[in-house]
Amino acid sequence: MAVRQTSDAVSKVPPPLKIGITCFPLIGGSGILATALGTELAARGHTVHFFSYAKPVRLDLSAPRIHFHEVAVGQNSLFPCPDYTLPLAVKMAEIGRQEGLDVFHVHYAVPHATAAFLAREMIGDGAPKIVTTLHGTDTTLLGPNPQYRAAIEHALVNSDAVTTVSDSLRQQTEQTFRLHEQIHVIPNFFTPAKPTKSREEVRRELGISDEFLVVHMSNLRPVKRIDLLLRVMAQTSNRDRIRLLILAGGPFAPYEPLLDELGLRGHVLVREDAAAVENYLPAADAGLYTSEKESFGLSILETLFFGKPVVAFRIGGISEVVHDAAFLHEFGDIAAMASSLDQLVDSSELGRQMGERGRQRAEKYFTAANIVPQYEAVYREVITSQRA
Ligand code: GMT
Repeated sequence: MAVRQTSDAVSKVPPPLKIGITCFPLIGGSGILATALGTELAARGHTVHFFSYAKPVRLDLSAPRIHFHEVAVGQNSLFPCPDYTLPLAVKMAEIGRQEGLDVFHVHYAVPHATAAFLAREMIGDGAPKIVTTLHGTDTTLLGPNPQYRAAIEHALVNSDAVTTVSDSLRQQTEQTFRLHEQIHVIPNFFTPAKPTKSREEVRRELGISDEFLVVHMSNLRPVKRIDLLLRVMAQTSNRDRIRLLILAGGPFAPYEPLLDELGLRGHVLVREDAAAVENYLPAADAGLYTSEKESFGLSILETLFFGKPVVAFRIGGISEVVHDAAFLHEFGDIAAMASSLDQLVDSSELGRQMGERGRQRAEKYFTAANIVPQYEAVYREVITSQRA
């Protein structure tokens, strides 16, 4: 017998949520992911309130149901140092109470989950639940640091759910902290924007014609090992046919002397305009990443989405992202990295095939349609569950 759809069944569609997202605003994977997630959630009907000390770089404030609350860093002559955690907690508590937020989704345990914990204490009954997403540094850099370890552990234990962006980071987190609850692994996603310029136009603007263009995108922090990036370039047999484009989210000046030492001046272009990745990536022929730690590698995923072959070290969560759709080498094996680049320069067909495999993998596993519902499920789970 056919079951008739009743109005009761229809009304079971869960109501939209009110979500507070706290993230760093600058160019860096966590802020970019948090912005993309908030944007997708708002497009799905949820209301999203962002908290940060500046507008996240890729946040479009004209989109419906998106709000931004700027938190002024506390400067008071009574204090020896500026303070962000307390003003952030106060702002989150104020908006959380006023808007009746369901969830605080914080990206980074310190200081964001600590601020969320304080905000929850300030609000009291009916306070938003706390979902903390770890992106790497909390575990890999600050976790072993005795000045921060206990604060991070406290923030995680007091979260209603903790997520990591890769299984590798989940394992490291469980080894580093004593946690009672299961960690959810929710990988990052990316939605490529349409290029606004043609490949030819971008290459012309960069001053290159038929050279093989290798792209590297990062904030140039020491962990990205820009020294190794340049050394790989210096070891390729094709160095005169290759140009390296660095889309820099941080200062390149510290690496200028190495550029001269390796004889690479004229071979490396640096642009501090990483917002326009959708124009630069189609203009490139491959991506090169030399980080010594990388819990996920959002830039690598962005490169795959544009069908470009990737050469990287097999560290952290990178192999979970690329699987067999990239050239991965043991950390520090510069000769092998240079040799992979040479193969790509010598065979455009090899690059095309590898790039296509990467694009298919990215589109199969790392789209908003696959990932955003996983966060929605965590939000709904914590909202309905009672904390012990
Ligand atoms: O890598 C950075 O310097 C930036 C950092 C961040 O916090 O934005 O990136 C981390 O989060 C990204 C988004 O989840 C990941 O793709 C990066 O792999 C991760 N960085 C590290 O683990 C070093």
